[in-house]
Parts: sequence; structure tokens; C-alpha cells
Amino acid sequence: REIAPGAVHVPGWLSLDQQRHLVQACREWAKGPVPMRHTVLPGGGVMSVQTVCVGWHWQPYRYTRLAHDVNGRRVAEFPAWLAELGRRALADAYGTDVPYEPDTALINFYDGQAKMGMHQDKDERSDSPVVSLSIGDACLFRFGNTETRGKPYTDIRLESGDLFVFGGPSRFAYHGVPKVYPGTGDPATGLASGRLNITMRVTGLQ
Ligand code: MD3
Ligand code: FE
Repeated sequence: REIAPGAVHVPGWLSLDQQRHLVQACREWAKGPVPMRHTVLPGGGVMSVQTVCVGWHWQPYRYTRLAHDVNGRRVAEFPAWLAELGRRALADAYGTDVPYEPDTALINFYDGQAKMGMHQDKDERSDSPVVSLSIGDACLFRFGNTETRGKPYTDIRLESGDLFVFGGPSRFAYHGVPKVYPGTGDPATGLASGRLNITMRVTGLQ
């Protein structure tokens, strides 16, 4: 389960009920105040995944309270129940209770064609772990190294209900999602198709 130091994969961590609850919450956040959308990159590229943010708004490549690049509104508040879920995730993955106060979640929706290129997450001013929850269709997740976008990397299949925690030396590793596997999710989660990924983070911002 430990893929690399600080990178822990816990398959099937979420119950079907928890997945249903998260899908419903994401459906509400997707409506607004800042709707889920394809993020436009500074170079003009458009991300194939659709994203909605909670707590802080992520616009490449910084966090803001207001979604200046979308509709100027403030994103939904980060709920206490989600932070509590994040703390349980860390405790279960690392087997030890550590203080954890995530203040933002990025929620990505992948249709059958969407992917995410290899990148590092360095817009946070904190080296606290990232908690990742997957729901719906399975995907190929590529976990790389901290030096380059390329090899060596480890390919892992992430399934609905899986937890992944990225802390310590793995926090700034390159990673990406080269492929989703359409039709592999259980519609009982409330997601008829596609893949949902929720990542919790500590921005280090006030
Ligand atoms: C490793 N999301 O939102 S989750 C992202 O499935 C992102 O939507 C992917 O990469 C997704 O930035 C991958 C796994 C993940 C998330 C954040 C990480 C792995 C990470 C941050 C640091 C290291
Ligand atoms: Fe990332």
C-alpha cells in the first residue's frame, strides 16, 4: 500500500454510502456559486477535466477567494465534515493521528476522454499532505518522481472508493491521469458515468 515514502494507497476506503454522500455534495458544489467548468490555462489551453473548488478557488497557478477567472464570486465554504473525513483518511493511511486542517478541495470530473498530464502541485504554501478520494469509473494513475515529468514512474489503477494520501517526500512528486476506463463505475454511487476525484489540501493562505 505504500507506493513511495509518504504515498499510501488504501483501496476501497470509502463505503458506498460515503461515496453517495460525496457525489451528492459535489453535485451541489458543481452548480455554484462558482460552477464546475473546464479551466482555461494562461497559455490558452483548456483542461479536459472539469473542476469545482471549495474553500479557496484555484486558478492556474494560484489560490484566490474570488473566482476572478469565472464569475468573480466567492467559492463555497469548506465544510467541517469534509475536514473531519480528511483527518480520518490521514489517520487510516499513516496509522497515526496527526493534526490536519485542510482548507480547500479541488473536485475534478473526468468524462471518458478526459485526462490530466504529468504535473506537480506547488501552488500551496504548505507541505501538508494531499488527501485524494476517487469515485466512479476507474482510472490509470501515474505516480512519478520529484525530478522529472518522465520515468521512473509507477502506474496504479484507482477504483471507486479508493483513498490515496501524498505526504512527506511524495508531496511534490509529478503525477497524472493518462486514462479513465469508461463503464467501470457502479451507478449506485449516484454517478452514472465518469470519474470524480476529490483532493483536500492545506493552502497555507489566510
Ligand atoms: C501527488 N488530481 O487535482 S489525484 C490534482 O485524479 C490532481 O484528479 C488527479 O492531480 C485526479 O492536482 C490525481 C492524486 C493526487 C493529487 C494531488 C497530489 C496526487 C498527488 C499532490 C501531490 C502529489
Ligand atoms: Fe495534482
